[in-house]
Amino acid sequence: MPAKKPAKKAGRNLPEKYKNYIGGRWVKPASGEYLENRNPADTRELIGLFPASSARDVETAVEAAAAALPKWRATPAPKRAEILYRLGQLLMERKEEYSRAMTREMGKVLKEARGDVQEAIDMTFYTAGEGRRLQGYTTPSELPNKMAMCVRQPIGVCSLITPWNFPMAIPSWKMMPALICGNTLVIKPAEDTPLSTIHLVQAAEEAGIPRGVINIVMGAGEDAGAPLTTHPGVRLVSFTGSTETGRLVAIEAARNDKICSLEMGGKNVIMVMDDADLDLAVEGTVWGAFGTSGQRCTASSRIVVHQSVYRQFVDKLTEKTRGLRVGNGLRSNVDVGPVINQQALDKILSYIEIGQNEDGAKLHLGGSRLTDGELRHGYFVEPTIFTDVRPNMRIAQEEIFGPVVSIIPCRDLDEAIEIGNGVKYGLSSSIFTRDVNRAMTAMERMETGIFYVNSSTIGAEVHLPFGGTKATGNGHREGAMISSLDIFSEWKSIYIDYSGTLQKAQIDNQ
Ligand code: UN1
Repeated sequence: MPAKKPAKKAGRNLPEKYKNYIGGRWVKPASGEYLENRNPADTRELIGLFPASSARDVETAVEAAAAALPKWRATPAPKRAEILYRLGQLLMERKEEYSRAMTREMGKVLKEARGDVQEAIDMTFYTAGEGRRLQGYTTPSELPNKMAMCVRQPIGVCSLITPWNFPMAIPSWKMMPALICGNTLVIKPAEDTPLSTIHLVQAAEEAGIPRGVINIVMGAGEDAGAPLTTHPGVRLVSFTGSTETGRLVAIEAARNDKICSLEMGGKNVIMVMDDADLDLAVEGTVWGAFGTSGQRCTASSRIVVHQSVYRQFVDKLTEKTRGLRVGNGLRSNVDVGPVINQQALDKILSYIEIGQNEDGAKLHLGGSRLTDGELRHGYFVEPTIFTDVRPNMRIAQEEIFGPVVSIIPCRDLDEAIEIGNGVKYGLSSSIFTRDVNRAMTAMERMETGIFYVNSSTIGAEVHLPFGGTKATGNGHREGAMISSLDIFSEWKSIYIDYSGTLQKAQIDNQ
């Protein structure tokens, strides 16, 4: 019989202190300091203490990743894939446990947390299949007796810096393609959601990922994230988060000769035409604007509605929104959870104030923090609707990242498209119409990376390219293998001359 672990006398009720995972070992941060992580639905509940890492931890993590690289890149991709299949299986088995922990950690309602874990499962299995593809191509040479082809090569050590709003899905979008391509990595999750990423890494460890291939370093952006953008051992930085931080990441990456892939903000639009199924459009708006408490980069924060159905749409939307139940996402009857932290709460409330001061905009519904009963212990905001918003107002231009939606009237499709495109971002857009010509016209003219017909702006599937234009990104797309392999691998072009002479391309043709 295995010896029983001695019960910890003192400290039995102390919060758990989590560790970084570096070189296949769970280790304390060099600083010996930790950050508290609390449940945003009830801040009395401490989730745990998580490492406050610094450049010293990043140093050892990058060294571990660099040491693991030669063996991992030499491992056949189908073998790397076997580990991902096992990882996908473990995530499936633990879906409920991880989803509940996620809701406690970041607030999204349980069914959405399950969706987040499911997205990571889908991404893991989908990427594992790529182990037997990773295709390059052969092509004719311009010279006789010469073969030309190209293959994908791993890049090296990758830094992955991930946000709190999809704390397992987004790490998986980066981690899985990085791994299948033969890279090693250091991941730095957001301070608000380290636990969900720890779960992903623990499952990867159990699935048999070799030591040093995946490393996790936790802590604040300035302390643990910044060194990941400058360390000379890192070749690629992949970042998802705000446009402001993304710009800093891009500057540091450029200064330090790193490849850089960015996914940033959005100010997504739903366009509702006069021929739309209004009930469907309302349902799509409620889901897109208030799902995840509006904290998705794909959230529907602007609804441009044809003037002839505007009042009817607002009435229906008001009624549906009034029916939403705000509260702790672990309760099965709750539709909208808290926002992530005090800073987010302050920012959202300040935008609501800005909206009220904008000439002509009307605060139509909501607008306040909710503090009744239990809710006073969390960061809850009423689902909020502004009507008669004009396209150039700040609430219609800037990313609020909360349950606040602006309803903007329009005269016709042309104006809707102009308003829709009239922001600095370009992530996601949608149109509700029964007219195929309008749907196709909008599809062609919207300047967004993602476009939906008769659906909300949220809900992208993992096997299609995910990302946006303009200030949303820097030209890369995650998700789909057709695009994400281009982030996490580099092309090598190979020429094999079997003519026995020194043939000179271009010159030989003169
Ligand atoms: C994000 O909004 O940060 O498309 C990611 C969606 C999700 C992913 C969102 N599958 O809404």
